Amino acid sequence: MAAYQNIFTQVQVRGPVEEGVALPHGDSPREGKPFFSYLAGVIGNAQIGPIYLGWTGVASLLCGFIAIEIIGLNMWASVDWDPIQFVRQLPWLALEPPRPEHGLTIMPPLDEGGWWLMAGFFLTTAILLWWVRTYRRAIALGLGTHVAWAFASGIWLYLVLGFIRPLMMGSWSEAVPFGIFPHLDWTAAFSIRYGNLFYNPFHMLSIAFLYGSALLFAMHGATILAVSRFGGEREIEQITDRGTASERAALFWRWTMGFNATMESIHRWAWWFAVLTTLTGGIGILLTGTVVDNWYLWGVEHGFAPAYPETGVSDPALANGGGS
Ligand code: 07D
Ligand code: 07D
Repeated sequence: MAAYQNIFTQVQVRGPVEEGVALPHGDSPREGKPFFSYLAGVIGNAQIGPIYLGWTGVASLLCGFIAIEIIGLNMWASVDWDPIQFVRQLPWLALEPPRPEHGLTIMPPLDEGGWWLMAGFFLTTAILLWWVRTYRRAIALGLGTHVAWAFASGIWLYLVLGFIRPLMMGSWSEAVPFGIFPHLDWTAAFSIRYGNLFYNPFHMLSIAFLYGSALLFAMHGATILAVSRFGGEREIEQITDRGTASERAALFWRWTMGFNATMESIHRWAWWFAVLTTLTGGIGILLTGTVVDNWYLWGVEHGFAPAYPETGVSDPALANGGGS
């Protein structure tokens, strides 16, 4: 049955246009005339729209647009409004946060971080409004709010990086710049400044959950595809029935590893691994510079980083090549 060995979607779901369930009283109507797209059908459902915008959706898109506009125009100004250079240098252009001398000033001069603060404000408002949207749409559909709380975990790391930790350190200059490579330079510099983030146990946890998320997703995706010849992706009666796709999927793991997840628990595993990546990550960043100034020295102190006495370097931070 070669068709079932294919990892690409074989069947396009294409019924009559589905308008969706009725919305609760007081909600705005959904927007847009639904249509079908072959390409969308290759990776998911072929029907596009209608979409629910509502006031949080509109306000979020508006704030996101303003943020991107501020960031983009500042980047363009930094290449003297040359459109060619803007496109060529885009990955390296930046909108930097205020310099340290401005501390936590709310309104530094616009070209000395003022624009960064404004862009940050609008981007954060856009993200928080999008969060409200995921929460409210889940409630409107009678769902649990798991997606919203998972998203909140990502927002936690974002807020720690750009808002909560800079507040605790007393300076916006601690925050991340806007820009594709500049934010990577910031990430590398942050690790060096605080004595190598690899020795931060919360960075370790975050990496374990990140790698674990990839592994779990691969295992789960592969398992469900492997039982799709028994209707495994249909997820209705096979959840309880014997001899079904679900039972075979479980048995495969019991026979290969001695233990198997259940149809419910695998999704809880996935949710927790993903959520814990940014939850532990945010804790790790929040502790950096506030509680621990040098993770390598902290590692030496706690017996899991070597002090390298044989190098003759008395300061282990130097042996490690950086940090204060
Ligand atoms: C695939 C879902 C779709 C989302 C996408 C991202 C923008 C930004 C804005 C030019 C998986 C859309 C991107 C809207 C454009 C301007 C101003 C999600 C998927 C496709 N990073 N990071 C990237 C962000 C941080 C790090 C890429 C955002 C921290 C490293 C992209 C944030 C640190 C690497 C990006 C953020 C960090 C990246 C691809 C916010 C530590 C890479 C992202 C809001 C966590 C990779 C050139 C992706 C890369 C990369 C966006 C924060 C480290 C531009 C929006 C400060 C080491 N980051 N990042 O696919 O190729 O995510 O960089 O916090 O190697 Mg980053
Ligand atoms: C950024 C959550 C916020 C994003 C939100 C999305 C939009 C766009 C628009 C779609 C990603 C908003 C979206 C605005 C929407 C459209 C159009 C999640 C984010 C809300 N590290 N490291 C991590 C590894 C090193 C460093 C985490 C590996 C070095 C710093 C992760 C390695 C140095 C920070 C991780 C490695 C260093 C991290 C991020 C290896 C650099 C962080 C998890 C193999 C030289 C962050 C505690 C995540 C963190 C982080 C992995 C190496 C620095 C597990 C595998 C030693 C400063 N690193 N890292 O999900 O939490 O991010 O640390 O070397 O801040 Mg690291």
